[in-house]
Amino acid sequence: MEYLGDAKPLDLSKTNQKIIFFIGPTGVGKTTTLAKIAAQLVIENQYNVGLITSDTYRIAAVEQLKTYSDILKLPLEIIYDEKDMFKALVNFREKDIILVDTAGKNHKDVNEKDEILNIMKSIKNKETYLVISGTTNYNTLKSIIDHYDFIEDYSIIFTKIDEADGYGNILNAKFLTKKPISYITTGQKVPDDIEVFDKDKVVSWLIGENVYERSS
Ligand SMILES: Nc1nc2c(ncn2[C@@H]2O[C@H](COP(=O)(O)OP(=O)(O)OP(=O)(O)O)[C@@H](O)[C@H]2O)c(=O)[nH]1
Ligand SMILES: [Mg+2]
Repeated sequence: MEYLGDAKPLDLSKTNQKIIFFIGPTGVGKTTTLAKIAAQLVIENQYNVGLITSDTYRIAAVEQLKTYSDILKLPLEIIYDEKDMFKALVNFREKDIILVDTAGKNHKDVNEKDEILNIMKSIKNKETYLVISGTTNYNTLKSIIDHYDFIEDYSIIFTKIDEADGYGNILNAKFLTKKPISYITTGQKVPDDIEVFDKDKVVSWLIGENVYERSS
């Protein structure tokens, strides 16, 4: 429990605007997780939320987030480069929370580093979630963590816990990164299948008292 540490969910104090980046390997659930968090913010109805996507890489990636933005009635800005990012931030200057989706890339692709850094640099009030699938094997986990070492400060979201056969990598990731874990996601349903990371629960899974079970 001590190793796992406390959760670091989104800080919802409205002291200043928050720009939240979702980064990570391909297909781990970045866009879906962003949509879950966006939907929960909309349900709470207290926050002025904007969405940005820099994923202009994969076919239909923009449409995927556009569909969520239409359903949630949240504005979406599509950005291709740093300049667009600034324009989007000017348009979103009144927003409390801006959620930024990025393209999933092969973590062995060295160019990805520059792409992400270009968009993120000079944004001061940013927070980053590194999204990792709970089904990742240990060696891949290590290589993902090494790759994203260039991000100074991030917290981790573990997705697809419902598909995982073990939970040791949650502890491994914490041990390797020393970064806080924010959320776990437990299925494809938006917005229900997301929980704030709960160290007690994960420890009980780890020592085999219990396993993740879908409640519905
Ligand atoms: N079982 C399960 N599936 C999930 C979870 N989160 C996301 N998915 C599914 O994973 C698939 C990929 O999700 P996306 O959100 O598109 O993943 P992504 O990281 O944005 O993918 P790229 O942008 O292509 O890198 C979809 O079928 C999602 O429904 C989860 O917690 N559990
Ligand atoms: Mg995506």
